[in-house]
Formats: sequence, C-alpha cells, structure tokens
Amino acid sequence: MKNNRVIIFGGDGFCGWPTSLFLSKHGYDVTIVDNLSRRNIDNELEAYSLTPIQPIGTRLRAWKELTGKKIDFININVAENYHRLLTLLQERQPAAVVHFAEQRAAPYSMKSSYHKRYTVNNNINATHNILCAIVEAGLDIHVVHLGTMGVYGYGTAGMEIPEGYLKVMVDVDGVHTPIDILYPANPGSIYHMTKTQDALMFYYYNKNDFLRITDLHQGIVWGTNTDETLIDERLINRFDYDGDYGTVLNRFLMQAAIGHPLTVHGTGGQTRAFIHIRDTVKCIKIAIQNAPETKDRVQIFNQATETHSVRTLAEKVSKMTGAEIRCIVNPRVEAPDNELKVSNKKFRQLGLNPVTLDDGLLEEVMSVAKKYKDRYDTSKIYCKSKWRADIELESEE
Ligand code: NAD
Ligand code: USQ
Repeated sequence: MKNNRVIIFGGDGFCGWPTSLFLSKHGYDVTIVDNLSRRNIDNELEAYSLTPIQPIGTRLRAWKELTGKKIDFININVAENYHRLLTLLQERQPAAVVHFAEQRAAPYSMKSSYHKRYTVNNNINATHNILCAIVEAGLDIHVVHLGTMGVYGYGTAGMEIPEGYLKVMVDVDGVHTPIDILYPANPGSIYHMTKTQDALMFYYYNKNDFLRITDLHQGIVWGTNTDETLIDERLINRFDYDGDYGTVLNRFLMQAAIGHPLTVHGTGGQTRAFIHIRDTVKCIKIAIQNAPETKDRVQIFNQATETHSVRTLAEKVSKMTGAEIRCIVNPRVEAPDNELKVSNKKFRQLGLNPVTLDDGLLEEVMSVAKKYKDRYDTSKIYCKSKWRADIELESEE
C-alpha cells in the first residue's frame, strides 16, 4: 500500500463500526464517512438496536481514550453530496476505501414504493459517486465493496457457486472455447437488485478507467461483538432484531433469549451462507492487503464461511435453549427449499481460519441478547414488510 490511510464509508453501521476499530488497531489511519441514515431509520421504524449503541462522537472519544488511536468522522451523504466526497478524496488521498454505505435490509427495501425508490437511489448513487469521484480525482485508490451472496440467487443446479465468474464454453467457428462471464445475476429483492447493479458499475469502471476493485460477496453476518467492541460498553456494536433489519440467526437467538417462538418463514428449507462478524473484519483487512494490480479485472471473493438452512438453524437454537419453533407465512417471494454450495477458497488461501456455529459463539450472542432483553419491543419481532401486495401476513397471535 502507498500509505496507511483508509476511508470507511458506512463506518457507523453493524459491519462498518467493528471493521473501523479492527483496522485502527492494526495501524491503519481510519476516517469514517457516514450520514447516520441507519440511525434515522431506527427512528422511522421505532425499532432500536437491542444493544445500547452510543452516538458516534462518544464511540470515537472512547476509542481514543482507551487506545490512544484517533479515528476521524465526517458526516457526508455519499449518494447526494458528490462535491464533498470528491474534496475529501483529494484531501486525504487514501490508499483504499471500504464501501459499506448502502441501505442493506431486503425487507425494508420491499416495504413500499418509497422504500424501493429510496434503496435504489441511495445504493446506486452511493456506489456510482464513489467510483466517479475516484476517476475525477485522478487517484489510484483500491475500492473494497461489500456485496452480497444474494447477487447469485441461491440456486446452483448442484454445483458450487464460484467466486464471481463462471467459466462457460462457447462455440467459436465450431471450436468449443472457454470464457469467463460474470455469474448470472438473480436478485431476490429490490435491495439485492441494487447489489447486482453495483457489480455492473464495477465491471464498467474497471474496464474503462482501470479502477482497482474488490467486490466481497458476503453471506448473512451473525454475532455482535469483536475483541475491539468488547473493550468497553461505549464501543458496543449494534444488534438488530426487528422484522426488517434483524437477520435470521441473530433473530432466533434473541427470540430464544426472551422466550418467543422462533419465526421460521415457510418450512425453513431456505439455505443461506453465513459468516461471523469476527471473520467479516478479518476478511476486510485481508482484502485491503491483497489489492488487485492495475488492469486486473474486478476481483471477487465469496465472503462466507458456512451454509445452513433456516430449519437447521432453528433446530440448533431450539436444542440449545428449548425454544419453540413456529413456522409462519413467508412474507417473501423466495424458493421454499434450495441447496447452496459456495466456494470460499480465496479467503482460505489468504489465511482466513473461520469460526463456525460450533465454536461457542452462539452462546455469546445469547448472553448479549439476555443482558439487554429489557430493551426489546415484542411488537417489532414479526416481519411486517411483504414482497407482494397479495401476500397475507400471519397475525401475531
Ligand atoms: P448498516 O445499515 O448497519 O450500515 C450501513 C451504514 O452505511 C450505516 O451506518 C448508514 O448510516 C450508512 N449509509 C447508508 N447510506 C449512506 C449514504 N448514502 N451516505 C453515507 N452513509 C450511508 O449495514 P451493515 O449490516 O453494516 O452492512 C454494511 C454493508 O455490508 C452493506 O452494503 C450490506 O449490503 C453489506 N452486507 C451486510 C450483511 C449483513 O448481514 N449485515 C451481509 C452481507 C452484506
Ligand atoms: N428468515 C426466517 N425467519 C426470520 C428471518 C428470516 O425464516 O425471522 C429467512 C428469510 O425468509 C430468508 C433467510 O431467513 O430466507 C435469510 O433472511 P435474512 O433476513 O437473515 O437475510 P437477507 O434478507 O438475505 O439479508 C441479509 C442482510 C443483507 C445481506 C444478505 C446476505 O440483511 O444485507 O446482503 O443477508 S445473503 O443472504 O447471502 O444474500
């Protein structure tokens, strides 16, 4: 790397905050850029992090006080304030930027036409502004983007999902010739659709402007703490449990902690890829350290460490806690059952030694959920967003 400066777009969020601390601890000069839109969405939904997250200023002062390390914070809406973004890049000249700054909940993106349009405008403009500003600034900055496993869809015809590119045979004048294409996009929500659009923008800016880009196709992140967020309660990470932002495994653990039945959508045959937040932060550091060379194609890593069906997860949590499993109407349009095999060779070859569901961290998440269980609001547990107007959501009792 030319220097140790990194900008973390979306550094106040669930993945961005622990990543910022991890990189700061490992000697990077970190600047967080965030417009705090996620905190505003908490207010909109009246659903707050189960853990008592502190204002960003308190977080950063605590980090400085406890470690002596300074992280700067700048409030910019990356999707709207293009010139402030451009000026920031020109001033800081970071070696890398990490882009988390998108609306990331599939159910939120399906709530209404407002939420669909907000998600599309926010996510696509945020990504495009970052790429466009790097080109205008004339700087050689490595872009590390958080994409999603959902760009592939979750059906694989039995094969392992490769890391971004699919080798296909085409007929060239009667000769079977192998070529690599971007794995066909198959989004399952407006949110996931924005990530497939991001991938095309990366393809274009890499081809046209030789931007160096790493796109991380990440699975569902579970857990809440990392070594850094555990140092002091003021550094605690967010824990979303509500029907829009809570993801399935953390939701099940929180539901078990408060004695609520586990909310399995449909029969729970949906299989998804998972990664613990402790591995997320390590993967980002590995990605920063292993930037593509100029004129390399977009580098794509699958950032997931294991796959499980929703039913298996519910059974595991139920066995551990005695929680009841309740199969409810699925608010989503998605395959009721699927197989999923995912290659993650690249991160493993680069040294990732993942934690798994059997490494004791389920209990850790449960203990966090129990510690803060007085903060939950039962009315926020069921998912109220639905994929189509004709879906009749289950009534709560
Ligand atoms: P999050 O909502 O907690 O964090 C996103 C942060 O970006 C928030 O702090 C928000 O305020 C900020 N932000 C959003 N739009 C912005 C804008 N226009 N300008 C400036 N800041 C903006 O989400 P997360 O769970 O930390 O996810 C981060 C990224 O990782 C997302 O892009 C998401 O798609 C991806 N991802 C997340 C998961 C997961 O399970 N959480 C899994 C796979 C991929
Ligand atoms: N599900 C339940 N019960 C619940 C919640 C969810 O059965 O109470 C099911 C859903 O129907 C779905 C699966 O669990 O089949 C996963 O849902 P989720 O909310 O845990 O995850 P998802 O909507 O896919 O989104 C999350 C993150 C998103 C990220 C994505 C990675 O919010 O930012 O991109 O995981 S992936 O799933 O690999 O595409």
